[in-house]
Amino acid sequence: MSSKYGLKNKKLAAWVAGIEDLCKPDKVAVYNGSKEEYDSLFKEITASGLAKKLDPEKRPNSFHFCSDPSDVARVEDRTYIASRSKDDAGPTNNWIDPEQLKKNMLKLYKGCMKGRTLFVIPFSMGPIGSPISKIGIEITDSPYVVLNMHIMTRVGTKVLDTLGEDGEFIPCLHSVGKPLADGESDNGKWPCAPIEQKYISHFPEENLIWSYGSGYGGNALLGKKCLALRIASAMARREGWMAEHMLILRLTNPKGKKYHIAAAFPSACGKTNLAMLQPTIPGWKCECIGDDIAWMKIAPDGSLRAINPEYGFFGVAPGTSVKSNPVAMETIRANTIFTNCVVTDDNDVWWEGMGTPCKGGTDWKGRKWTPESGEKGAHPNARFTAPAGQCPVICPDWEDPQGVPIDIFVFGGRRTSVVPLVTEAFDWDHGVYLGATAASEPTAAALDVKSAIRRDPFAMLPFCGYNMADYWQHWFNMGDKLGARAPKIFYVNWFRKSPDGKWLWPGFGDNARVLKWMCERLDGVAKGRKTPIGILPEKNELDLSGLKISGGELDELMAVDTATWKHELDDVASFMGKFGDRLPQRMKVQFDNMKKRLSK
Ligand code: TSX
Ligand code: MN
Repeated sequence: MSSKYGLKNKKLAAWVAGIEDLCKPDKVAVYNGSKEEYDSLFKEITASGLAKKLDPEKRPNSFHFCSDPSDVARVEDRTYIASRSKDDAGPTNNWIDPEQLKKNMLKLYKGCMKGRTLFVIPFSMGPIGSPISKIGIEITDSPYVVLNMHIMTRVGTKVLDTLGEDGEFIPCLHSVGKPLADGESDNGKWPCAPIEQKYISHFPEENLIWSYGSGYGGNALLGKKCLALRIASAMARREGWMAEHMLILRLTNPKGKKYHIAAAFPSACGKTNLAMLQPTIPGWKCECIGDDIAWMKIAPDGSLRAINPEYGFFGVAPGTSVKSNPVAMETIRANTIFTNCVVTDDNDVWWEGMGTPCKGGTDWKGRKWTPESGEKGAHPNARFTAPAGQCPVICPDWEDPQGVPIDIFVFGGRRTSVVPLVTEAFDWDHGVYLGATAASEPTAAALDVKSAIRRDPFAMLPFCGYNMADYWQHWFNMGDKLGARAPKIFYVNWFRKSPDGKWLWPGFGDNARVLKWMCERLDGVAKGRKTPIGILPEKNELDLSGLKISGGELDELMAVDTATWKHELDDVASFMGKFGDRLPQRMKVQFDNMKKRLSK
């Protein structure tokens, strides 16, 4: 028969009982994932004042939350990788001794759910039953987390059924870290703990996540960055697969041939916009499979198969407009949770860069706001949470348990100079070098001074659950296993500017022209030309039909200046130097080859 709370899985029942005893919630509720439960939880928290229901005429079945002003983004300096050896976390992660960390956190967890409900959320990352999927269980005292997890992952009873009595899951413990006194309530205020009590902790050696003190996004929706990237990346290395910070899309050419692309970009490069790209070139079609995370395994036929482990989009709202991403605007038309936006006087949401004017409303801090207020109305990291199935260009195979076969990897960064629009790697190892050296310029530099560029290898700097140098070695190893079936690797930069400060490339839907060249390289139709940094499109190989772009501008966009690239290598050398002996020999070879080619 079933245990207390009807939990048939033995390990799960024991874990829940232990956490209940530790955290002392008033109630325990197992989330079954039904629409009834989702709706009734929303009813409860709108009544409490935590969430606001938006006008159902304008934004059906949608809600808005204001977070605490101190709890608005991921907290990287409070994010820990707790492996036994510090070297296994590596120089780019915050390391802490796992025993010490558990001691510290157990003190905080003790009685932390007083006055609250402990929710048990069974969730699947990836289609239920896919050979690539993993099951997690999040325990949380935050209804905001429950409701967001309902959209972002596959949740509920069906997951428990798949888990069975003895199935394996990844335990994810979360508390907002604000126990209530007898009779106390939040009064509609977002509960969280002060920064020095916040911990986002990962124990990669035992597939365990402990998060405390923050209710926001990546700190609290533990299936996403914590499980699907940090813990999964460590599992993937041990088990021989890949967990990557990548969008997945399907491109179909006018003849109906399909290409699958996985692409990694640092923040502020428009990853979600690319995931939902609508090509401007006639006959080409683009469909979205995922906008943030790709899990990939080598199938028995030798192809690299990718799934999107998520079930929704947790996107940055500011800057999202009908112009930048009409598909996203349609995706968030209904059934969406918004966080830290402006709630307009007529009860819809608004944010900076939405492309429509706003007369006034309530800002993300809950104050009366008008465009004349002189401050931003929405927080720059304001978010929407929307079901992926609502995306008008979602790929019909986005839930295929076997995944889609990846043909192309794309890396990129945001650089106003130096880096050309597109470069193809000479081979897999060179592609790994391109991914490892990916970099962006900070977007809003306070001064006009050229600020240093930031390296974000594979866009994984904050998300790799182990030593980044070992991660690079894992990429080299995967290339060996894939052999001739290895995807081709490219590097793109949509953000190059002319010396007088104008964008050289129109970007957005026109990026399909660049993807088209990649496909033509795969098919051997485009020849390309060799440069010291990689293969670039030969003159006339980029489809520029219908674009107003001069020959001079195209030259600037594609220029490879040997002197500046040599200078760039100094920065790469100092970055790679951080990894000491752990730096793979094959990375050193790539660096030396690059140097030699630039000196010829
Ligand atoms: O998302 C972007 N992409 C990728 C789209 C698939 N953005 C938005 C900024 C990142 C959040 C871009 N911004 C892109 C881009 O390709 N390119 C640019 C730069 C740019 C901005 C405006 C114009 C051209 C280039 N043109 C006009 O505004 C008319
Ligand atoms: Mn991301």
